[in-house]
Amino acid sequence: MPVLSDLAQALEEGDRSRVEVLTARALQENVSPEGILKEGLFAGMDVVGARFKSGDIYIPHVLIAARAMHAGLEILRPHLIRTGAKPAGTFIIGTVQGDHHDIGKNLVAMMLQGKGFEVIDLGVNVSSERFVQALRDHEANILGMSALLSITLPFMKETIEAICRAGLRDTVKIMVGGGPVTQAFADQIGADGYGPDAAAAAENALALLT
Ligand code: B1M
Repeated sequence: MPVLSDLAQALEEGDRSRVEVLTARALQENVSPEGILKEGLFAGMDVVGARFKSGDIYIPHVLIAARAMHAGLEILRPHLIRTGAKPAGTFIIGTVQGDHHDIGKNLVAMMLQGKGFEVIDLGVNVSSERFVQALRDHEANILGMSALLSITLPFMKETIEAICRAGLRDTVKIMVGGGPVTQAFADQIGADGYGPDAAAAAENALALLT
């Protein structure tokens, strides 16, 4: 669809206002929010990631593309969370210590809201102590950690250990996800759930409640 390839191109170029216009236009053309994500925003970000990896572009370009992505997601937000679902539970989410990537985490939060979860978003670079404190402050059903950098994966295990030491492990289910995270890794560190993408994460979160 031309509007989606134009959107992917605009994201790749980091053209924030064009991303906003094209995201809105795709909605007007009745493209589903999921289609806009996959074939528009994600497609553009995939190219950005590949070009960054190959050294063709640098951090500032990626940052500008990320800002454009945030702008597109904000337009999609009401469409992703408007489900009329009944309150499902409380979900604490954050990106682990050392990691500042938040686009995927934000998307997971939106999908969870769409499933009726109350989401408490701790933001990025969240230490194990802050996760533990959040569990003390809120009665949460699930705690979710996101990581995009391989080097920050050990903080997921560290956080689970800190939750165990605090005597809170039996009170909460733990989910993990993000680029380098796999089901095998989730099992290895003793997480209860994993989601390869935001939609699956929200489905799996609901399943964990039953
Ligand atoms: Co960075 N970065 N980055 N980056 N960046 C990656 C992740 C990288 C793969 C790029 C590459 O080399 N190809 C690479 C990591 C390599 C690795 O360790 N395996 C990398 C690197 C190295 C870095 C820096 C170290 C670069 C540097 O400084 N030299 C640096 C680190 C900064 C830090 O965090 N301390 C850095 C910085 C940045 C920016 C700030 C410029 C920017 C982030 C902006 C922001 O998030 N606000 C950025 C970006 C944008 C990327 C890429 C291009 C795109 C990430 C993204 O948003 N994808 C990325 C390359 C890539 O992924 N192709 C890259 C879209 C998003 C929707 O997908 O986040 O995977 P994702 O989320 C998915 C799933 O993973 C899942 O659902 C989401 C939606 O489907 N999911 C969960 C995520 N969390 C979940 C939690 C769950 C369940 C599912 O349960 C709780």
